Amino acid sequence: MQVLLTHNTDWLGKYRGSGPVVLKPKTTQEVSSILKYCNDNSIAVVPQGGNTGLVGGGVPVRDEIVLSTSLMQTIESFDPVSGILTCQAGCILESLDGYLADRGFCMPLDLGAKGSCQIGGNIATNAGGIRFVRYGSLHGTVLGLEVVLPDGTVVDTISPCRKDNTGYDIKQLFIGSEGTLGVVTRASLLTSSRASAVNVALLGCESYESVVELLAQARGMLGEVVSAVEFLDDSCMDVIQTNLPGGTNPLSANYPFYFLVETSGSNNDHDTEKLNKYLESVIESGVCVDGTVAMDTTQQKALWAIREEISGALLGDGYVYKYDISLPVSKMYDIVEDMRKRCEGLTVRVCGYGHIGDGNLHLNITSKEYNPELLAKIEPYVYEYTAGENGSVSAEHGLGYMKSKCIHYSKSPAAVTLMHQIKSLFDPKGILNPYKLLPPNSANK
Ligand code: FAD
Ligand code: 2HG
Ligand code: ZN
Repeated sequence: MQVLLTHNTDWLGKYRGSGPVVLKPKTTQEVSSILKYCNDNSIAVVPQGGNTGLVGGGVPVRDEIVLSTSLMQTIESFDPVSGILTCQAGCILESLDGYLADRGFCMPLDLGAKGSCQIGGNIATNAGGIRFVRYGSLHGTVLGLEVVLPDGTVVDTISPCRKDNTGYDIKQLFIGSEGTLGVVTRASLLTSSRASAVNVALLGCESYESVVELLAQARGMLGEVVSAVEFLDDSCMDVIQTNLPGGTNPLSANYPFYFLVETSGSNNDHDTEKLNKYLESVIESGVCVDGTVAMDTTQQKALWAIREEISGALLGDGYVYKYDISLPVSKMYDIVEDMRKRCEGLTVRVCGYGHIGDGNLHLNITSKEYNPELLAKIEPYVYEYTAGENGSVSAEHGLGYMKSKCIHYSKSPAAVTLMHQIKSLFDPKGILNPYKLLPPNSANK
């Protein structure tokens, strides 16, 4: 029963379905047989990877059965000349990166949930993460997919080649489709050479304007060696210090904002010289008021842990209202300050952090327990605000169940209609991950 409960409950503990069965196929053929049976018998199915999704997309809403890819963990091939890796969908992201590390390569994707999330789930959510600024989207690095359609048909676009312009690029439709069009069973990805020289610095600053200036100067002065640029505010540092045992701020004092910058390259002297010049410049101009540079990989991991453990630490406050939005970088923090005022007296904290190099804000609001009055202050205001800025109401986590009725804030009616038509074409009976991504209509009941 505990196993069933785990597969029915999402990472946040916010969504819980009552799926009576969890199936764990090992092969594409088994996935195909399961889907064909479910389609023939009109049984709804939720594809599930590592169940680390943050929008309730990977768990049942009602009594859908769970199709878990957790036993599909075979790495099939790796070509060290092209850097192309082919594997099953259930491979854990961190395991793939470990496999590649032994061969001098790395995954083009990294995120805090790497120890549990699976490459199939990453592809299904088009996950962004902390290396997006360097390697770009999975739309560029996924070279081919094998996908099983709801009727059991296997569509194989796996390729050992980088370039392929033969017809419509069908795999792209499945990247970010959140398990609503097909089940990803295998993938081929373009990996990158692993950097031999890595530097990580955490800087403290007094204002969000300084964070933006740190970013601009990092782009200008560090250029091609930048591999990550992230920011967090004082409330994030506080949640790390308050809710995590041993969570500390490595700087000499607390500051309103922090900027984390990483360089990755192949020549340590070159990269260190660049980083030092950058640090001298931002300290001299007063943009940065304090900072630390990691001296070894242990210290690098410790600095990264501050950023990556914010999501987990926030759960310690009680209930979390989580928003993942794209906004123009220069005004990205306005909504955090706005929310502090709007929600005054109702929250434990309102904090902002995220992938500043990609214009992706993670706005998180916490309260001791779920409070409908607080939710009404946040939604739909946060979505309307984002739409008003021509931003995206889901920058990287997807729409899932949480935002299945919010797509119109970021997509036109014509685009949503086309999406419904695509859904009907791939899944005419609507058995695959119902209630997710799209609002209900005749094609998605
Ligand atoms: P699941 O949670 O199991 O599923 C997610 C969605 O994909 C569901 O809709 C599911 O139906 C579908 N799905 C899963 N597997 C398949 C498959 N094989 N075929 C078809 N559909 C499938 N996201 C980011 O973008 N950037 C981040 O930096 C980031 N950091 C995170 C940090 C933490 C601590 C946590 C908990 C989550 C984070 N996430 C982040 C959110 C999440 O999207 C990613 O963790 C990950 O991409 C989800 O992979 P998963 O295997 O856990 O998928
Ligand atoms: C991150 O960047 C993840 O840490 C999670 O995307 C963000 O929990 C969040 O809000
Ligand atoms: Zn993120």
